[in-house]
Parts: sequence; C-alpha cells; structure tokens
Amino acid sequence: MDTTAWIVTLIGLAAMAWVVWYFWLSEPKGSLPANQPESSAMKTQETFQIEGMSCQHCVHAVTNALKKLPGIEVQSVEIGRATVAYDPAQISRDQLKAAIEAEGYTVTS
Ligand SMILES: [Cu+2]
Repeated sequence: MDTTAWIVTLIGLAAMAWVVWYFWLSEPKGSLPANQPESSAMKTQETFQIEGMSCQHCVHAVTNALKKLPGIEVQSVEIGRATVAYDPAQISRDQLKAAIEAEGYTVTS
C-alpha cells in the first residue's frame, strides 16, 4: 500500500515535470511562425473601391477617418482604394463605409 502510493506520487510528479518542461520547450517554437500575434482578432479583411480620391490629401483624409475607428487596422490606402483588417465584433463594414463617405468620397464596392 505504501509502495503503491509512492509509485503513484512519483509518476504524478514526473508527469507534472514533463508537462512543465514540454511547455517551456515548445513555447519558443510556437511563437516563431506567429508573425502578427496582435492582429489575430482582426479577422476580416476588406478592400473598399473608392470614387472621388485624386491626390495624397485624399489618401490622408481616408486614412485618418479609418484610423479613428475602433477595432480596425488600416493596411493600405491609395488613390481609389483602401484595404483594412477589422474585428467584426467591434465594427461593421457599413460603419467603415460610412466613415469614408463622411469624408466626401463614394464607396463603390
Ligand atoms: Cu485629394
């Protein structure tokens, strides 16, 4: 009875030690391929085709309008187009479109 209890305890300790060792060892491996850990919540990527943009002023206006919104990562803005990643739990495509149109441009798709 005592011997069995010792064996069980030792196996339990060995198992716990192995789990700790395993996670310590695997942690750096697991973080290597994750290039964008912060943007994992930004699941939805959307490109808006925008009419009415003609110069860098327009690019800045659209960029700033989008950056003010919550749950959004502005990926690229150029004349006629804006690409963003956003968290649909925080903001909708319609709200993004409305923010661009509030600056005086037209979202065509
Ligand atoms: Cu302009």
